[in-house]
Amino acid sequence: MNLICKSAGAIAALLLAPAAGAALIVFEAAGTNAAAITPTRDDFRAAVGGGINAGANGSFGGLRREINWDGVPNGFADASALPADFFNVNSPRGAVFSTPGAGFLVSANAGQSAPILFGFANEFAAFSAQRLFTAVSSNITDVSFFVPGTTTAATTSAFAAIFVDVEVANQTTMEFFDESGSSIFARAVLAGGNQGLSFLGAVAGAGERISRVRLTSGLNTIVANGVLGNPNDDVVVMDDFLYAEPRRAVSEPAGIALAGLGLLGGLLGLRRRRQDA
Ligand SMILES: [Ca+2]
Ligand SMILES: [Ca+2]
Ligand SMILES: [Ca+2]
Repeated sequence: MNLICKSAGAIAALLLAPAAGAALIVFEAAGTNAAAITPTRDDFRAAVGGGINAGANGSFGGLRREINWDGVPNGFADASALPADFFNVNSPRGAVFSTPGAGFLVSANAGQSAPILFGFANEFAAFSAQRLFTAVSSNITDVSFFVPGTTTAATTSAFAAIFVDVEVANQTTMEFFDESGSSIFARAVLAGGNQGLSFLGAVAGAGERISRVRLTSGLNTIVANGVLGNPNDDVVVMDDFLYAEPRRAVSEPAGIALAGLGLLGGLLGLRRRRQDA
């Protein structure tokens, strides 16, 4: 696929990949503090529907969605697990997580019984204060998309994430899969150094639809607060996720797809009327 690179460093990259003709526009930056990645984050926001504010929960009329973890209630944050469907049920934004590990944690705010930053105050720094996100006992988080608040499968056209404490190149990666499960994009996250921040996002440039995102966070894992899976490898956690509005997936058997055209036409008409309003 052709990768068009739009980053603070304006590094252009052209890679050969399995899905011929696919074009993903890449946004990437890394550095020691939030200022190092904020301009690239803002460029990504502009590319998927600008403005400071993401859409409200539920269906959000084409506005992008962001998850910064900071609004997660204490009862769903460290030391309690974050339900995998929290951001489609409790706070319906159309994203459901899965991992081969033991679940997910959102880090505690200061003053709670659990330590801040998963007990690694000398390793991690937040981008958006102050909660971070990690899978437990795994370096893999898969993100699947749904029409917000429903079990109807959806796809998106853009996804980005902020990674924390990426110190080793080519171990922390982001990969997109289409509805058939084919990989349509894969890229390593730039290293930001100890307590540093890294931004990586990509926007579909030729109508590609992203059904699932796989985030691989370093080679190490967090087993519990202050406890790593091993003493040597790079541990990485995550802060903000940003993505375009998940829309209903349309890859259905031909008969069903034909039957659904009328409904789709109705929905498009409704959307058009809303835009006119
Ligand atoms: Ca945060
Ligand atoms: Ca570190
Ligand atoms: Ca690290």
